[in-house]
Amino acid sequence: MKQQTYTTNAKEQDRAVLVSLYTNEHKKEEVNMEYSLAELVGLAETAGAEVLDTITQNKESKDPKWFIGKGKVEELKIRIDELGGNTAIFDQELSGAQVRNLEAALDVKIIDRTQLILDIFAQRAKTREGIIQVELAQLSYLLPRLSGQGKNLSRLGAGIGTRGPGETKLETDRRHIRERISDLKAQLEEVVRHRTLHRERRKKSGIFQVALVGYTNAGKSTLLKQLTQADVLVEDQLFATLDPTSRTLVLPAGKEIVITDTVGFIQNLPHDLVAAFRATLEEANEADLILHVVDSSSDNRTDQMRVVQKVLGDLGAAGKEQLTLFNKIDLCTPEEREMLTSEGDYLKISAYTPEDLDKLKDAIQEKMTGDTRTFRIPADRGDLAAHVYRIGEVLEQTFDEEDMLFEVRVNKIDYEKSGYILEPFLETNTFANTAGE
Ligand SMILES: Nc1nc2c(ncn2[C@@H]2O[C@H](COP(=O)(O)OP(=O)(O)OP(=O)(O)O)[C@@H](O)[C@H]2O)c(=O)[nH]1
Ligand SMILES: [Mg+2]
Repeated sequence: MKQQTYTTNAKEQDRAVLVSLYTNEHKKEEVNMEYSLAELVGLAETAGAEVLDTITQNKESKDPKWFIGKGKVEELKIRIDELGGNTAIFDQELSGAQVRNLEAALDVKIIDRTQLILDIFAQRAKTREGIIQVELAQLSYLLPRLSGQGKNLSRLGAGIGTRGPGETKLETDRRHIRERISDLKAQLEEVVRHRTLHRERRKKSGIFQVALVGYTNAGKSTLLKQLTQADVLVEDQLFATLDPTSRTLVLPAGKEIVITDTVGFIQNLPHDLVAAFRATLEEANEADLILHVVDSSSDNRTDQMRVVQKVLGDLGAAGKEQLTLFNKIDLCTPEEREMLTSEGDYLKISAYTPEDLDKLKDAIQEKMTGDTRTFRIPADRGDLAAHVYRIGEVLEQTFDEEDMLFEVRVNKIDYEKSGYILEPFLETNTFANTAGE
């Protein structure tokens, strides 16, 4: 069967007023609503809509019937009429009933954040896998919201006469969607099986695998392109990349690795989407090293990093070896650069600076082989010297007055197993967190 996706802006351009509701729940979770709304503007524009205005409301909790307050609905109606809008886009997810009520009251198309993201994905999906995943996510989103026509049908009365051979339109629709969903799931399983096989073959071949992961628009594809001359789409747009692309990269010492570009993350990533895109996101899970690409020039950098770690956690990839790449430092002031920091290892780079790319390659190499450390051990501590040989490969041994100096390529696992006995004797660690500055 032919794949299909549903885009919301078919012919007429959407002229939209954007609406955001700030509730106590958001306050409690310290959600940056202002930024979220700014991001919604970006999403709406990416989807091809013209943004006429944005409206916000502070309210204890959402209205079950209208989502925003009834008075706000009236205000919104006036604003839309004034500006000649034909669409209202909400920054949060709406229930089916809320969409219907708002549609009836405002007489414009109602779209929520999830739908908007799904729409962008539908426009972007190119490969079979991508298209299946988007359609699956769209239908999963649609199914519980289909009760729409149920309103009209309920006038016929429930129970007798509404079931059986005279199956209602709604029930037929639901059944069709359910069937389509299971069909898509079966197709996706097939794709996943292929992908897994392919990945396992790569794994068996012992090739080190690196995944570029990060918030949308951070520069993941740019890095892949700059590192490998891959012909991938780089755009100053949200969700430019949908399908993972893998390329071979040769490291300075001659070793080949595989590096994979992945779909970007975003806050409030629709759950249906994460579920549907699991196959694609698995790439991150299978990698030996995750390069977490961060847009250092974004004011919302810290929140974005948190979102990425959360999604990685949800995918079960939280414990993976990571290297944070503070990208786009060319757009930062020296003070801003100074402030960039993260818990684990990191580099500050610009994807367009060749020297930074060299540093990145060196860093990947370091991560592959373990980092090189120098230990200073007193000459009378033969027991410790023996330990040195247990935690990795000794590259060089020299003497410095009463001490022995060991340069060791440390194997992380062995080092941890040794209980950090050598930690007090550590002189230098070559994995400098300041590289790239
Ligand atoms: N100034 C500057 N711009 C950069 C840098 N890296 C990437 N960009 C720009 O940032 C924009 C987004 O880059 P992409 O590589 O498409 O970002 P992405 O992370 O792949 O984004 P999605 O695929 O949408 O998730 C493009 O306009 C790039 O040219 C950098 O180091 N400095
Ligand atoms: Mg990309």
